[in-house]
Amino acid sequence: MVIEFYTNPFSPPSRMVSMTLVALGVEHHPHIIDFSTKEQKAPWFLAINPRGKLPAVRDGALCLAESRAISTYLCNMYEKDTKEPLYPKDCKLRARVDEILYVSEATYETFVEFMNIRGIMYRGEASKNDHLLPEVHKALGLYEGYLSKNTYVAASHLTIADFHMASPLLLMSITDFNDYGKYPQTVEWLDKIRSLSYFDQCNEEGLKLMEHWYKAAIEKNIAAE
Ligand SMILES: N[C@@H](CCC(=O)N[C@@H](CS)C(=O)NCC(=O)O)C(=O)O
Repeated sequence: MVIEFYTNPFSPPSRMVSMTLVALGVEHHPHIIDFSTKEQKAPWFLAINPRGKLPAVRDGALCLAESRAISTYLCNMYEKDTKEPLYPKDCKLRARVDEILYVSEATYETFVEFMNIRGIMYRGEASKNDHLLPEVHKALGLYEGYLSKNTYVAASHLTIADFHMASPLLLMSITDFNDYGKYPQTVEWLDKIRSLSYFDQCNEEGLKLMEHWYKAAIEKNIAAE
């Protein structure tokens, strides 16, 4: 069975599902959904994800959205027996992965708000929300706390929690924020994620597009002020 994968390189959660698909070696067929024509709100796509958002997958009769739910499903369904599973079978270890997957949603929002992506995209605003810096440091402290206990965020090996926790930090890397002095383990961990053999395949194009869009949108909004 080939999985139909509805995605767009711009979409950070879609890229994390892409990492899960590739890491598991699951055969899939990507469909690039065109945000510029609002294809994600077209009736045919709303039948797949009623929220009209990416990513989504179709696996036979199952249509599924929400990146973290997709990653856990893919592991439940397709991960082979291995000593270091991306989604551990051990209940306690799995509970830790689940916890951090939920945390990653909040962390993602913290960084999206700090970068003011919605303000820049929809309201013509021209700068980050620097008043949210304390929230950014609080979030970075969380990463450093996890990584002071384990080599990876949830376990001593790579799990899907690492993919979804990496996503917000990758987004931050396109800004001029560089105050990582208090978070050396987080920096080292992110380098490890970036050096995964499939990282570029899943992220390079999207991160470049995102960086180009973010910087150009700020310039354009400054010029219009
Ligand atoms: N919590 C969702 C977030 C999905 C989401 O917000 N996707 C964005 C792209 S990153 C989207 O499709 N936006 C288009 C829209 O809302 O119309 C997930 O992790 O899958």
